[in-house]
Amino acid sequence: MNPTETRLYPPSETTVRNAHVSGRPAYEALVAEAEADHQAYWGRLAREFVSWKKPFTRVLDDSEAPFFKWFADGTLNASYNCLDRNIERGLGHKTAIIFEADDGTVTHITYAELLERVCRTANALKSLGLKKGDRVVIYLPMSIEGVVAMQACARIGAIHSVVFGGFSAHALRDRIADTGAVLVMTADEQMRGGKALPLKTIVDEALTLGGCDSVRHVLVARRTGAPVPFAAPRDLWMAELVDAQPTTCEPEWVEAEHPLFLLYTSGSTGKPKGVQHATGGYLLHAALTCYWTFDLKPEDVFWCTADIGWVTGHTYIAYGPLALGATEVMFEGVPTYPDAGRFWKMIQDHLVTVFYTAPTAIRSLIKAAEATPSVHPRNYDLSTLRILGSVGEPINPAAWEWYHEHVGGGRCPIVDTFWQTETGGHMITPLPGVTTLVPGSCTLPFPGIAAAVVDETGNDLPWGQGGILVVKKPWPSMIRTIWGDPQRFKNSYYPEEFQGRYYLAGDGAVRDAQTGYFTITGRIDDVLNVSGHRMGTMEIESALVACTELVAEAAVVGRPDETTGEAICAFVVLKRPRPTGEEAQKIAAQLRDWVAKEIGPIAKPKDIRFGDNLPKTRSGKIMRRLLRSVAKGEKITQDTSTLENPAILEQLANKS
Ligand code: 6R9
Repeated sequence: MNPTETRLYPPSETTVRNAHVSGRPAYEALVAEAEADHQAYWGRLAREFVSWKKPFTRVLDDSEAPFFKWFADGTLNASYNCLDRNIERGLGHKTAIIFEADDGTVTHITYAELLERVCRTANALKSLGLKKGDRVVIYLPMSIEGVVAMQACARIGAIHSVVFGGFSAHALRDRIADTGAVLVMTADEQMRGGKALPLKTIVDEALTLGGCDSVRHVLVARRTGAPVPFAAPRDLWMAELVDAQPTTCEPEWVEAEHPLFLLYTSGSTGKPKGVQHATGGYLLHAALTCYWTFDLKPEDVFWCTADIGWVTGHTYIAYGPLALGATEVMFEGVPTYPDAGRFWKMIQDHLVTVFYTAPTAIRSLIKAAEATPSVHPRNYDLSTLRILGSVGEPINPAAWEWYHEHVGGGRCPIVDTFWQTETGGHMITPLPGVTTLVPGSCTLPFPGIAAAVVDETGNDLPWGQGGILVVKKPWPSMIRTIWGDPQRFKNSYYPEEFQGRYYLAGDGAVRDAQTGYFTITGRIDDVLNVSGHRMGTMEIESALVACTELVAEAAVVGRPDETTGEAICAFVVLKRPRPTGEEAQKIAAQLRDWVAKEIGPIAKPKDIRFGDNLPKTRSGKIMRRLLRSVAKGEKITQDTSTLENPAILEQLANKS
C-alpha cells in the first residue's frame, strides 16, 4: 500500500444529491455536532434510530470508565427493532432475506415470515427453560436459521455466541466452556463448494473434550439430511421443536447494557477473547452505519458476503440491514463454486445494489478472471450496483482500482470500512455522498468517532507521521468487557501507557499530510490478518506445541502474501533431529493437519520451517523481528549482536 497515493475519486453529483449524508458540509456539520456535545449527538441518534420500550434519560455513564455504559436506564429489544417494528411500518410483505444456497437454490423470506420463525424459535428456547442472560452457542451454517437463531436469542434476552463453522471441535469446546452455554444450536452438516462438511459430529466431539457440563441441550437443524449421531434427550431436532410452538412471542425488554452477544476473537495472547457487546449501543451503530455508510434506502438490495461467524456477519447481516427494514442477500457457499463468477452472477440475479466484501475475495477473483476470462465480471450485468464496500484488511490500490472499474463500472463509490470485532461497526470509512476517495485509504472517521494517531505515550502525532491508532472518546457500540475477564479488557484496550484514557485499537495508522485521511498500516501486536481473519500468533504457537509427541518449540510470524494479505509462517523445533527433504514435508503436512484440528483450517501455517533451535537473545527470548525477515526471504540487515546462535538464521531460511 502506498500512503502517498494520489489518484482521487470524488463522488458524482447524483450520488451526492441522493445520499443520506449529502456532501462534505453535511458531514462536517455532523462532526461539529458531535464535537460540540458528544452525548447530545449520540442521544439524538439513539432516539432516531432505535425504538425504546422505556426511553433512556441519560446518554453516557462514565463513572466506572473504561467500563462505559450507554443509554443505561432505557429498555429495548433488538429483535423487536429488527422485525416487529418493520411490520408495524407496513413492511410485513417486504422480502427481508434472499437466501441462495450452495447449489443455487433461492429462498425468499418476508419480514412477517421471519418474525414468525423467530418467535417460534424463541418459544422453543423458552420451552427448554432458557431465560434472559443464558448463553447459547450457535454453530450453524450460513443460513436463514442462523439469523433466526441469533434473533431468537435476542428476543428472549439470551446471549448468543456464534462460532464460525470452520472452527474445530477444540476451538468450539473452548468457546462453549468459556461462555458456560446451556444450549448449542447446530445443523447436521453444512454445504460449501459442493461438499458436505460436518457440524453435528464436531459438536459431539467438542462436548466430549471436557469443560462443557453447562450444556443441557443440542438443537439440531437439518441441512443435508445426512444421518448423524443423536443422543436424546440431550439432542433435539430443531424443526420438531420449533414447528410445535406458538407463532408469537412477547419480546423480553432488556436494559440497554444487557449483553446482546459474545464473539470470540484473537488477541496477542494464546486464548481468544470473548468480546461482549451491549444491546442498545450496538444496535444503534449497526443501524446508523447501514444508513450512512451504505446509504441503505427502501429499494436497495444489500449483500454482505461475510459469514455470520464473524462480526461483519453480525452487524451487516443479522442486525443492521434488518434494523432498517432492508432487503438483503445471504449466501451459503463460496465465491469460486461452481466457478469464480458466482458473486457476479448473484449480483446480476438478485439485482444487488450495495455489495460488501473483503479484499481477499477480490484479489482471488481478479486472479481467477485473469486465468479464465469467462468468469470476468464484464460478462455479467452489474448495472444495478451503486455502492461497493470493503472490509477486514487493507485493500491494496491495484485491487481497489479493479473493483472500482470492473465491478463498479467506474461509477460506484467504494467504502473502505475500517473497524473491528471490538468496535461493533464502522469506525473510519468514506461516506458515499461525501468523501473523495483515495485507493488504499479508509479516509475519515465516522461522525462521532474520535479516532486519532498518537505516539507510545499517547501524545498526538502530526499528520504525515505514522503511529498508534486510538479512539479518544467512548462510543455506543464499543466492546463492554471481555467475558469473564474485565482485567484483560482494561489491559488490552485501555492500557496504563495512555493512563487508561484512550481505546487502543491494536493497529498502526498514518494520516495523510494534506487531507488528514487515515491509512491503516497493520497490527502493532502479535495478531495476523489472513484473508481478513484475525489469528493470534500465540494461539497458533500454543496449538503447535500442544503436539507434544513431535514439537519441542514453535514460533509463528506473518509474512506478506499476494492473495491472503498475510500468510502464517511457523518455525518449529522438533523433539527429534531436524528433518529435511521428503521427511520434512511429511511432518509439515502432519503439523498443518494438527493445527486444523486444534483451531480450524484457517489457522494452518502456509510455511513450516524446521530448525535445531530458534533465534534467541542471550536471555532466551525468541527474536521475532528476525523471524519476520526470514519469513519474507529478506537479507538480515538488522542488528544480530544480541543473538545467541546466529547460524540458526541460515538454517531457517530454507523452506521445507
Ligand atoms: C471488521 C473486522 C479487525 C482488524 C483490524 C485491522 C483489520 C479491518 C480494515 C482493516 C485495514 C480496513 N481491518 N478492516 N485494516 N483496512 N478497512 O474485520 O473485524 O475480524 O475483528 O478484524 O482487521 O487490523 O484491527 P476483525
